[in-house]
Formats: sequence, structure tokens, C-alpha cells
Amino acid sequence: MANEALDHDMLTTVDMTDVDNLYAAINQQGFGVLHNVVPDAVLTPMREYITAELDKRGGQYFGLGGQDWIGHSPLNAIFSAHGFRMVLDGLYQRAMRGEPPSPRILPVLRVLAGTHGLRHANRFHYDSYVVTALVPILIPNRPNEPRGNLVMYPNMRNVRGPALLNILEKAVVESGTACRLWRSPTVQRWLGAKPVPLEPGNIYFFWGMRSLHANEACLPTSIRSTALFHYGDPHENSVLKQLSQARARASLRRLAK
Ligand SMILES: O=C(O)CCC(=O)C(=O)O
Ligand SMILES: [Fe+2]
Repeated sequence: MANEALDHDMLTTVDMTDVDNLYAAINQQGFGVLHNVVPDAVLTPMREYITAELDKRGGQYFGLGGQDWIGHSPLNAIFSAHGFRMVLDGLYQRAMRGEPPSPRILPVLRVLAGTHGLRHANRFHYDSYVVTALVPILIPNRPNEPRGNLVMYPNMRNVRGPALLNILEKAVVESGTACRLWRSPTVQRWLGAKPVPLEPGNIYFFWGMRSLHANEACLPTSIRSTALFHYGDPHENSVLKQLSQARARASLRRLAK
């Protein structure tokens, strides 16, 4: 692959001090940022990859999950970088005081475009992994157009309790009725929701399992693409967890109709 030379060559300068700073920032303001760590050498071919995929799909929303797509995409340079894994693992260990049950990172690519893209805006949810890293790839940036910020209610809950409680809470908070509340500007103001403007080149880290979050809508004529890297599921082996994931998949299938 064209980018093979880049693999393992990213994020070489991050160290434990960066991890400590990110950890403090995430706890204090909901998110932490590594600035200018994804070079154009990765972003440019990644954008070409996305436009090619969009062409195949009639210009409408698509999402890719799992280990397959990443290996064939230029973003593999980040995914396989030692420094990147070190940050994800360092954050998990600081938060949870131990190793995750599995060292796997779940990579997800989201491409919001067309009218289907709109359906995926303002869907407030918790991730089922402790640490989330967000890599913006394409962010709308024409004058006066909405940029599709990430919006979060920082650190709304704790995750070190029983799986059952966590999963029930997740189901209630993500229900249709509750979601109408979370997207209301008044509720967002009252409860201190935070817009996070995204800048390609940076990587954003937050507690996906603790912070209720969604992306704001952008124009159906624009493309907004982000890659998400999820790390560390403390309830990985729970049966309840599998039920919860089945519910999430069913909801995505409904959206696709
Ligand atoms: O694309 C974004 O800004 C957020 C996406 C997200 O939260 C997710 O896929 O879990
Ligand atoms: Fe998420």
C-alpha cells in the first residue's frame, strides 16, 4: 500500500506527560486534544478513499466498523502507531486502575453525507467503551455553514458500578423521548453541554462511556467524516452487554430504511 512507509511512524513524540495532560483535561473539561498529529500525508489519501467510497454508494451516509476497513485505509498509519495505543491504554489505566479485558481497539469510520447523513445527527448516546478517540477527516468549512460540531454532556455518569445499572441507564438516556431533551438548546444550556469544534490534524479524546454525546447536523450537500477509535470495555463478558449491543444494531438498521 502507498502509505506503508508511514506505518508506525506517527505520534512518535507523545509521551507519558501528554497522557497525564490529556487525562486531566478530559476529567476537567470533558475532552483532551493532541494538536497537529495527523499529517496531510494521511488526511489527503484518506479523503480520496472516502470520496471514492461515497461515489460507490450514491453519495449517501455510510459507516464502516470492525478491523477490515482500517487495514485497507491510509488511517492505518495512526491505528497501528505505538504512540496511539500508548495513549489509549494509558488513559484507560488511569481511569479504571487496571488493564482492559481485551487490548483490542474498535475502529469505526463515519461518513455523513446526503439526506441520510441528517438522520445520524443529534443521536445522543454513550459509547460502550471507556476511551474514545476521534479523528476528524473531513469537516464542512464553507463560510456560514454548520460544521457539525461534536456536542457532549461531559462526564455525566460513573462507569465503575455494576453492568446492569449501566446498561439500564444507557437504555433510558438514549430513548427517543430523552433524546429530544438532549438536543434542545435550552436543556443543553442548563446542563452545560459543550460544543467541540473539530479541526482535522488533531485527535480528540473523551470518556465515551461517561459523556453523553452526538454530532450536530450539517448540510446534506456537505461531507462530514470522522474516524472513532473505541478502547476498553469493562463489561465485555456480560450477557446483558450483548443484549444492549443487539438493541443498538437494531436501531441502526431502522435508520437505514
Ligand atoms: O462523529 C462524531 O462526531 C461522533 C460519533 C460517535 O460518537 C460514535 O460513532 O460513537
Ligand atoms: Fe460515540
